[in-house]
Amino acid sequence: MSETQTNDAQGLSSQLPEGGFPPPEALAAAANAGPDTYERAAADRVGFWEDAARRLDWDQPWEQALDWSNPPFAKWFVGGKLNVAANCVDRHVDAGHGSQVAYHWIGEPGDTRTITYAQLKDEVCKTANALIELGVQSGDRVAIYLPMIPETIFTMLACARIGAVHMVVFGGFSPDALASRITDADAKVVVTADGGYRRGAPSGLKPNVDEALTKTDGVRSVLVVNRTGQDVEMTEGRDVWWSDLVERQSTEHTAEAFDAEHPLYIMYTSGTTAKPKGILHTSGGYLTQVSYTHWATFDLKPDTDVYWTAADVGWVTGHSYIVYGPLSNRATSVMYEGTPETPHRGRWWEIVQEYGVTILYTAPTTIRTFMKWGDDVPAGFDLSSLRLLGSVGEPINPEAWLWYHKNIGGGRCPIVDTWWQTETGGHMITPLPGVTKLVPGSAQHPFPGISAKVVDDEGNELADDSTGLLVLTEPWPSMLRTIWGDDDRYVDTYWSRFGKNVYFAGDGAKKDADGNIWLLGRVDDVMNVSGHRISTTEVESALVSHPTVAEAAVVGATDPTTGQGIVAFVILRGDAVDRGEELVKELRLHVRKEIGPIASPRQIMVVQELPKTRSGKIMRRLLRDVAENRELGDVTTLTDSSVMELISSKLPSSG
Ligand code: 6R9
Repeated sequence: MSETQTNDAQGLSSQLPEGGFPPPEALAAAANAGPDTYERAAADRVGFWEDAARRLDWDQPWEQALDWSNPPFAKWFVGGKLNVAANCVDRHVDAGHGSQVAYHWIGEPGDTRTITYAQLKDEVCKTANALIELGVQSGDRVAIYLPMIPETIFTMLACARIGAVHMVVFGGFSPDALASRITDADAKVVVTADGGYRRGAPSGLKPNVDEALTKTDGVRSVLVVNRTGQDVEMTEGRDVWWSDLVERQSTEHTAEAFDAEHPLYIMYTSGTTAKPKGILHTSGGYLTQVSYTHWATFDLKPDTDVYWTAADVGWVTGHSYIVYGPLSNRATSVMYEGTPETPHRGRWWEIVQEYGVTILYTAPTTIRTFMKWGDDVPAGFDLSSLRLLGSVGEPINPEAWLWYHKNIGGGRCPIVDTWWQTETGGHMITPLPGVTKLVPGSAQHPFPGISAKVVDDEGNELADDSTGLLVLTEPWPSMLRTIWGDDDRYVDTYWSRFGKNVYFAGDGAKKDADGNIWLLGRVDDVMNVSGHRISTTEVESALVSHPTVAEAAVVGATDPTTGQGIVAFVILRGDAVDRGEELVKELRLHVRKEIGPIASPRQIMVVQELPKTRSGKIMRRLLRDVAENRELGDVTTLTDSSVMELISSKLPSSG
């Protein structure tokens, strides 16, 4: 996929202005971050981040900006104290901006809520008081399993306000996935809703929580937001309605200052093993970087912009760029509950038109879906308010970039292609809209104050115009601090391949002759489906947990819409009968139930054997070749190369 991308860009080069699309003059003249930003950061990297930290309100200043004496365990702004929620809400109200809109929230069925900063403060304080009444204390973990509704944000900020650690689980995940995360984080309280709206129908959330709680102990309270009005069961003594508990709370709550390294949240992400990793983020450094990057990358002007990250809050993008970044910068944001095609395929563009959205941030998979639906859909709306576009989640192929630029951005809006990860907390490689000449398909340059390099297998930095692995060679403020409860895994996964000072990102990368960085996708066995990271092992474990399946191998095959599609190869147990389509359907449903709909394989093939190395490792690379209809790569390490012929012969010719 990666090679094609670079080639495509060259093929499309006739459409591109020499050296890339220059920043619009007016934007460059008034940009939050100009060329001097790179110079300042290069001259004094840590000092640059200290300046960024000074954009926040600190109750106690730090004594040391960075303690990297025990790598890879970083401490930023040592000795400093602040309250993250007060920085996102109270300080704007105190500065006289209480009546500014924080969120224009739009429900899928068409209901709306406008929430000002003053109202947000009241709601967050009420929610904080409610959590305290439920016995939540500083350091306790609170699981959040909610749809895209304002209460999700109230709860996250309420946790931050009282020093509790939130752990948001994407509403699309199954009861099993929820249970294992609750167990791993040892959450005491779950905040959920009766249901949420997706694709025009209410879906149940509370029943999933009930089922999850039969599989994990330790949760003593479940707080249930009234969203859809569905009938749900309430367990006496454990479950309480939001309307009963939160609504009667006081709007007064005094925010306490917490240490800069106080844990803020855990977000689970797939690794190479079946057990998801609980990525831990802390307070001062995290907020410093998400706030600064949001302001600089998106050129956010709080008095005039209407900002929209069209992503789920249950993804790190939602945490950093729907909640913490925008609020810390006093942005007015749009938040939309539902899917882009409900009730019609122009829904997003209708929202842009109605609210005068100026900045839109979304994922390539969605852009490719819009491309599939046709140019005439966005053409039916007035999108002239837009001035800047963003992309995140996977490499954006130049065709999609150019489509986005032309059909959504009217040819006038810069696109910032932002590379980062759950682990990095905030943007790491991205153009700056007032500075960078844009090259479609490349995330281009490390953000000021970030040190990213492309290295070979031994860790030697590569010259321009070569392909290798992406590494980060200096600590950064919003870096993950550890994997929850597993320091060893933290060191092993990220900081052992090239030593304890070098972060291994797990992405392949190429630096072109002009020094632009092109991201080439995961080099480990993590798939990226519609911007969601799913490990092959996780899906394999789910398949193998079905009574008919003996062995399974899963690969991510290039998919024109979702980035990658999940293709599974399964070997049936000896006593199982191959019931054809019926069995495939059953297996798909099984994976849905075990992990969630997002992990349901696009294709499942029943095979006799799987290609393995002599050490017993499945050669997914070869299966990927098969799944993508390519000629097979090197088969010399296979125990039995005839296996591949057998597998290929099973494939429908369409692939
Ligand atoms: C924010 C987010 C991280 C992985 C990352 C990479 C891919 C994200 C990208 C990109 C190319 C971009 N990725 N942004 N690849 N260009 N602009 O997506 O976090 O869910 O943890 O995924 O996503 O492979 O390693 P997360």
